[in-house]
Amino acid sequence: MSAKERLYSFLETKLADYDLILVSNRQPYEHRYSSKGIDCITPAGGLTAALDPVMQATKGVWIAWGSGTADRDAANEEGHVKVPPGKDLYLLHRLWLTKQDLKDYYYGFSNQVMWPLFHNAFGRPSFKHSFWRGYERVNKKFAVAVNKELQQRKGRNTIVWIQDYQLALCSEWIQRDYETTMLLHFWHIPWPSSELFGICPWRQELLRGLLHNDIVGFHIREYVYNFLRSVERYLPEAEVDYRNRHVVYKNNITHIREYPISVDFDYINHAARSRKTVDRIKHLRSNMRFQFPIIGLGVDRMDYTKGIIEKLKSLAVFLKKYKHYRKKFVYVLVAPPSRSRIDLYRRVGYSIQNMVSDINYDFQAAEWQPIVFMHENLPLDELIAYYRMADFLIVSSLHDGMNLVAKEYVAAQVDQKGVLLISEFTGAAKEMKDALIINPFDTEQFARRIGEAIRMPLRERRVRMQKLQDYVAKHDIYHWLYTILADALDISTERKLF
Ligand code: GDG
Repeated sequence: MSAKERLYSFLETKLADYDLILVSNRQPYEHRYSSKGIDCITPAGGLTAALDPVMQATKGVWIAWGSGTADRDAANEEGHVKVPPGKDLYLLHRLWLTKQDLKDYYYGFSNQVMWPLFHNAFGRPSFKHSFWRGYERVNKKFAVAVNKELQQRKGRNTIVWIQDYQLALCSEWIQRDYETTMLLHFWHIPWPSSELFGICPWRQELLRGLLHNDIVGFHIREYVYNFLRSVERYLPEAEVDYRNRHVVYKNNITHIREYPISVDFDYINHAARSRKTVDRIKHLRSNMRFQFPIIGLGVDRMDYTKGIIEKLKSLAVFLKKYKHYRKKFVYVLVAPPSRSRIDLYRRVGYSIQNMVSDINYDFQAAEWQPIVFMHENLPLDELIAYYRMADFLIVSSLHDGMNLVAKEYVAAQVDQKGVLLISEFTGAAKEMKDALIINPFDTEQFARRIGEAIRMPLRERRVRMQKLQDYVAKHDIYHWLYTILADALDISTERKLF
């Protein structure tokens, strides 16, 4: 039985008596005005794509910020709209945020405090009190929406599943019946060392918020232990059990577990094998820019944690050192814009654009430029064609919770000729032992590894890629979903028995 079949059979049998309330900042469907009226768009993103079928199967409710221009018109007075359009299988419950909310909660506390702090402070956190107040305010708004939904489900078994660092406090204000309601929180980014976490003026509040859940999930064990140590250090009244990995705080037990997120391997692999992808690769190859034997690739949101600057530095050293590779290879840098309202993101974006121009100017030769820079969001089909075509992919994050790009690349490598280079500071590197591991801060070593990847014999590439594929195919997104929901059910059943 595949992981997907196992998940769906579990949802239909064991979880049939449970309602699912999913809570996330971003929504799975967005309505926008267009010249034709109102369009419904599916925002790109691995997570929403993976959770949407689960919601369809469980017919639950998904609570999220209504970010689209036509979202209010498409929803009823309560902010409810049935999705997916035409199928109407589950309810999307939109809540409305003001400009001030967004400024303080989203661009402020989430992305100028939490994001840098939880990524080893590679950007300096800006601990403004107005950001914190906005974060509290919006977390309460989400809790109010959850409470409304719970009211309507009184007496029914319900799992409330909150996503990510924007909503650390939400559970605190959820009024639940312990008998019937389970609270889960999955944290998609790293949890830093307790020393670093401790610089946050609201460290206790954040920990207390999370300890209202029954399960808090992280990608890897290191984050689990960092969290447990943070609790031990800053909430002395909590009881931390390292062996069983749980915390008892004010009579509530929170299980702290690791669940490494993954991708829909079969979908990507199938798409990569399709005629459409083969044709697309042919088409790309006919472009002058790609008519060189070796293609390298990087796919990163334009974010300082992704180590794009470090990658460009190493590519420059590589080109300087290994002159014979000039005109033999092209590096495709896909870096769609991200959070560009934040000043630091804009500054990093300019630096990257300048570095690309400098490298292309310094090393250019007749009809060749080493870096092809794409500062845009590519359609998924096209991304898959690049993944299949690329001879190597570099993930150079300075710190990264997991990194799905690495797993997507592995899933799309149907010819098994590609080499994955991955930063040791990603969650994915802990699982992907057959990749070439790099330290993005060590420019010389990084440049050498690029050379090793290019020279690696085809036999070795195949052996490594096969092992990586076996791993990701087994530990795919359905496996991730199953392990979390199965744990939730176990804990809920146990609680009912005692
Ligand atoms: C956070 C954590 C964790 C990128 N460019 C395009 C595009 N993408 C897609 C990729 C991939 C996703 O965006 C990026 O996922 P990552 O995991 O690499 O990174 P974050 O966005 O930082 O995600 C991370 C993740 O949450 C899940 O828990 O792994 O550590 O930071 O799916 O394919 N998609 C399309 N066009 C693009 O140009 N269609």
